[in-house]
Amino acid sequence: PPEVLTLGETMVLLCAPGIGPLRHARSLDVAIGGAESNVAVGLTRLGVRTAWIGRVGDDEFGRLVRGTLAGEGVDVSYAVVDPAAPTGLMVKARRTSAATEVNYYRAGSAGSRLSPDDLPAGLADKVRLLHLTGITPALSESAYDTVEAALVSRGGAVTVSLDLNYRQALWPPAVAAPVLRGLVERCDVLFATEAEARLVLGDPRGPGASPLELGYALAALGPSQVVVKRGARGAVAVVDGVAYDAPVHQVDAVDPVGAGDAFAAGYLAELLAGADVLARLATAAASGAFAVTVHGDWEGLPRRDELALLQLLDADDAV
Ligand code: KDG
Repeated sequence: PPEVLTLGETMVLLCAPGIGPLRHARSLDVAIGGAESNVAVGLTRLGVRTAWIGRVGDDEFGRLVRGTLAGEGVDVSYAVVDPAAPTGLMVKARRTSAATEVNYYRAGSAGSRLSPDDLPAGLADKVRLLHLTGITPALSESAYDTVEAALVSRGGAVTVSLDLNYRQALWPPAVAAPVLRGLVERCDVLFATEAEARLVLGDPRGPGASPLELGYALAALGPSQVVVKRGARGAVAVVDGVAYDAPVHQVDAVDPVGAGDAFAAGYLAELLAGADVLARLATAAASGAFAVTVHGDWEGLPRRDELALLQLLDADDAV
């Protein structure tokens, strides 16, 4: 049985191999991406048994999504094939070497038709951890209901982690804020960027609030573990009222998309392994660093035996 259950939409990801306006690309690379399945792959590579639930179309792209995740060792046996809608698409282009642009073609997609019936009875209370994101409730009414149903059906011993993952292409801040806040109040482990923290908190502290202040304010809403992610500047955590700092790795970042998912996977894998907070943050930071060095949302995610490789690179830098 899986230790971790996650649910959401995974899309086919079309990516221009070069730099420049998309209309000049003569070919597109075909891959897949989805915040929750990215985390599932990250956890699997770190040795955690993980299942992903989502809908894909009865099409070649849907077969690509399921086949790729299965190939990575993620349990997709609960995933649903929906013959009534196509698999969603995401198109990624680099307008400059540093500016990644993402466009969705996912309105009405199979993934957005996720429904509470897709949750097998007696699954969400058998796992050790349920991982949710703020993307799923933005997809549709039924997808939102599915997140709610998962939260209701989880057993008392199941830890809930939430990555806020605010996507402005999916919903405006005023609509997202109360929904995300409602999820924050019911999760145990929360991942947020500083901007997402301000969105949920209504920014009462003004733009000058420190990441740690934001972390404490989020923790006051309920979660016993809050991580505020700061991209290349690292992360801070508030766990059971105590503040921690994550290490920062210097790497050549080529694609920031998926860094947050990698970070969450690293943190959660160590949490499940019983590691202390600093070890959770260390693996989270390393995992994020690995992810940004590779094009693609999840392909660069590290296996456990690769984590030391990064430390070695850091040491080389220091010499
Ligand atoms: O976190 C990365 C994800 O955002 C990406 O893989 C696609 O799930 C995705 C989304 O909805 O943006």
